[in-house]
Amino acid sequence: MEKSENDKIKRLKRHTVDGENQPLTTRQGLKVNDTNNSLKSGSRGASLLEDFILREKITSFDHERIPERIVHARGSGAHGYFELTESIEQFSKAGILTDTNRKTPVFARFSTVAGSKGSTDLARDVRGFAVKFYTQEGTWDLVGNNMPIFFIQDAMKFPDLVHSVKPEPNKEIPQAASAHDTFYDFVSLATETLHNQIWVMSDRAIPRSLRMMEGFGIHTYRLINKSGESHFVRFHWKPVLGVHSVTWDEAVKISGADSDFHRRDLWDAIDSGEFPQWEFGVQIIPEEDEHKFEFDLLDPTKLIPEEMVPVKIIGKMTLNRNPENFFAETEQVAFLPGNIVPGIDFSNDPLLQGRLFSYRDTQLSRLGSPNFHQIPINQPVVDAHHNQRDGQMQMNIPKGQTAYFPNTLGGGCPFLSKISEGGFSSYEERIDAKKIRTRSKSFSDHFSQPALFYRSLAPWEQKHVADAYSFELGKCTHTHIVQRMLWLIQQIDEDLAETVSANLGIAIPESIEQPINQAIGADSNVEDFQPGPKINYLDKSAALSQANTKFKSIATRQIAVLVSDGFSESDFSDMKSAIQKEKAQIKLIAPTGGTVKSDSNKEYKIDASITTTESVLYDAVYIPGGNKSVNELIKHAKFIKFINEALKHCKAIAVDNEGEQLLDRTFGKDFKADKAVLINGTTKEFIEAIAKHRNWDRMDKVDNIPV
Ligand code: HDE
Repeated sequence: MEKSENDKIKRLKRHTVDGENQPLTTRQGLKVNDTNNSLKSGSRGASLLEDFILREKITSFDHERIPERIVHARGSGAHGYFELTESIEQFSKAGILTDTNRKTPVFARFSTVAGSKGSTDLARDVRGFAVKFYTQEGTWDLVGNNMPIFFIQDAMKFPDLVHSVKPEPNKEIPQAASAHDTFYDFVSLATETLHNQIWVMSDRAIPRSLRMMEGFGIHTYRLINKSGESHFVRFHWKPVLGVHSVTWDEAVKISGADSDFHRRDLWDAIDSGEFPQWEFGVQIIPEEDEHKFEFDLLDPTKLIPEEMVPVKIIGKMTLNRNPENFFAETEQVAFLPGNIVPGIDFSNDPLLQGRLFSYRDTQLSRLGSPNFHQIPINQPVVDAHHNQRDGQMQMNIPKGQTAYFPNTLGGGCPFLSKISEGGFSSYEERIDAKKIRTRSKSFSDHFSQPALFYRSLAPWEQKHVADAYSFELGKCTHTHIVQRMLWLIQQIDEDLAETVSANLGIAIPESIEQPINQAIGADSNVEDFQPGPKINYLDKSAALSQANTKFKSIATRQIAVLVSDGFSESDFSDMKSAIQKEKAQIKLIAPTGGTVKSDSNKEYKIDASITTTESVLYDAVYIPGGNKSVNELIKHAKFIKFINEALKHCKAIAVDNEGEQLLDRTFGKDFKADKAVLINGTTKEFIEAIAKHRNWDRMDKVDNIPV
């Protein structure tokens, strides 16, 4: 797509300021002659209040920060476009869901939830997956996560959830981590959280890349067609590169080696023309099937297994442009689940209903004014005309005498639109109910879906879940909280609970004090609100396991090539061309920075010296032959560690000719029969091993590698 064809880019350009070849000025446009020295009474005297240039510069600086988002503070964003591949006209009248000729501009922002703006990308956490569609009928925001369910069922509990996971208020510890007492105190008392909680214990919470995770709208929404008929819908994003994660050991180390790992990866991929893509899918449920499921469609802690309602792929999103300016775009973008367009509507999911209020409200404190829609990144691509007026930072100059409706003085403008002309009207849902503050009993199954999720995982994924629980609960200092958690995990899966209990050295209690579920009101009958028994309405759901994702491509993967002077040109050039053909990236790592020469005296620029990089930042390792090179590499303990770590993290390793001597100095010597450790193998075999992401068959054997 030509950039100039993109409506949003055209509009953003109007606001883009470029200082290239321009004189430095004050905010008033006054050319500046000296921005290094303040005005003083003598070269060693006090500064003068008169110095308006100093005052302007410092005052601007003093006010550079705005409040960070209370949740999802750390995020990365990118521009792109959405294309519809199949119209769902029979279900929705939304232009974006019916017009296959459109390319709708989007801005997507991915985020961690709990950490502050400067926290590590690799925290064990849910990831936000928010997409702003700048449609011809107004802006639609689909503000979702990378997991298909949420922790709680009612908006009323959101502040409690967030307060429990955020750093503890007395000591402001820990940063960007759920592994602490207050979180598990809350989780163990509000058992509706257990489903999302077990997802957070899985590899989904430590993605390899933002480009390799799924996205979910989570809530049930409605689609409304031209005849005004409604269907329930859940929205899905499926990454073209498949769903892949790192191990916890890598996550911990990446946090130290490059805490911007995900942000950098997204930026670099787009910058190098490897545009991230996701397929867009819908699960559509007819109104008459609303009560056909063993769970309530309005309960956001439940997913709809794809075996019960398949995901129909109807479109694709491509992110093809990095922001010009992080603050102006990624930081100031304001997502509002309440931004919808005709053809899409809300359900009564009580979590969604609360969100409709919260996001607008939070922008007022974050961005400071109801005019936040006028910030370029938040402007729709269609013109907005309304009677909302004034407020801080009004950027427009609304013409005319009237700012009310109806009017005659303004010719009745801006005027109303009929529904047939695109005017929005809410779905006319029939309601006959008591006003009541309660939780629907149909929301009380808290164990069946965590159990379905756990059953659906591959053995290596299940082990990671057990390890994660053991780590997180091991960080809790109150035994009663850990015991309560162990008892609850036992309700999900007995073997899992036993493994975690053994790792912690804390026994699973026979019973725990009632009530288990305290997420109810003081006058509610406690017994009525206990979680129902675990039921098995589906043994396994294939879509829940990463073992069933795509393993075809190695595009954008980072392949570390360990070299020193004298490495084999022929080994290297064969591998390089094979890897680059598959659109993966070769990164040369040598004992020092600068350049390195092959055995045919060809000079190459080094991407990183071994002292500045770490094994965990790469997807696979290759060691070409060449006596001189290998003999040098062997002298450096960090190369040995580098390979041992790649081995431990179940990555593909290939060595050619003398490269084997380096492998022999590592634990790799015991893994020569491993299908992803290739000695003088073919480039094809290596590429296939990388595409598999990891060789998990190795997992148990590498546990004892001490790195
Ligand atoms: Fe959010 N959430 N949330 N949330 N959320 C915010 O809005 C809130 C929930 C999600 O990249 C805040 O602009 C409430 C579910 C994402 O800018 C805030 C409730 C889901 C982002 C807020 C929820 C999300 C946010 C903080 C329970 C997945 C980042 C700053 C009723 C479907 C968007 C802001 C971005 C951000 C409130 C629950 C996803 C405070 C009250 C469920 C991806 O308004």
